[in-house]
Amino acid sequence: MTKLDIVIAPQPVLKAPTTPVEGVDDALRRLLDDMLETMYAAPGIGLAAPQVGVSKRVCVVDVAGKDERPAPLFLVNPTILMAADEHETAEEGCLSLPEIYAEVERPLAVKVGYLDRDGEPRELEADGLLARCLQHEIDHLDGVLFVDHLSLLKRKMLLRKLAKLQRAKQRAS
Ligand code: GNR
Ligand code: NI
Repeated sequence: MTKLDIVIAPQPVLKAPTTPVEGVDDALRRLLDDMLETMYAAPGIGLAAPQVGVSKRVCVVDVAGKDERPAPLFLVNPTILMAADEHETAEEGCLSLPEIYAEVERPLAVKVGYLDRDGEPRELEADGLLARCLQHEIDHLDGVLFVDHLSLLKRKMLLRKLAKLQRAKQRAS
C-alpha cells in the first residue's frame, strides 16, 4: 500500500463534482486501500478521492476510536437515500483545510446506498459521528467543503486564515 499526498484547498479538484465509478476492479481496490492507509496516517476518520487528487465518486471512512478495533468502510458511488428531519450542530475539521474548525449543522441520521469493496450494493443507516462523517465525505464527492455550509463571511474568514497558515508553513519549509 502507498500513502498518498493530501490536496489542500483551494485546489480546483476539491470543488469539482466527481465521476461515478463504472465497476469495482483491482485498480479501484488499490486506490481504496491507498486512501485508507493515507487516512489512518493523517490521521482522519474519512477521506474522499478528490482529497488525493482523484475525481472519482469513492471514499473511505473509519470512525472507530483509537482503542477500538478498526472498522473501515469502503464506499463506491455513495448517495444519501434518506436524511433525518432533525438536525444537529457539531464541530468539523477537514484534512484538506488543516487547522480550520467550525460548527456545522447537518441531519442527525442518514441512510446511504453504495457499492462495497467487492462491488456489492449495500445500504447503511447511521447516526452520530458516522452520519456526520458520511455526509462530509459525500459532500466532497459533490465538490462541497464543510465551510460551504457556513455564511459567506465566516467562510471567507476561515479560507483567509487557511491561506495565512499555509503561507507561514511554506516559509518555514
Ligand atoms: O478526520 C476528519 N474528522 C472529521 C470530524 C468531524 C466531521 C468530519 C470529519 S472528516 C475529517 C477527515 C476529512 O477531511 N474527510 O474528508
Ligand atoms: Ni474533509
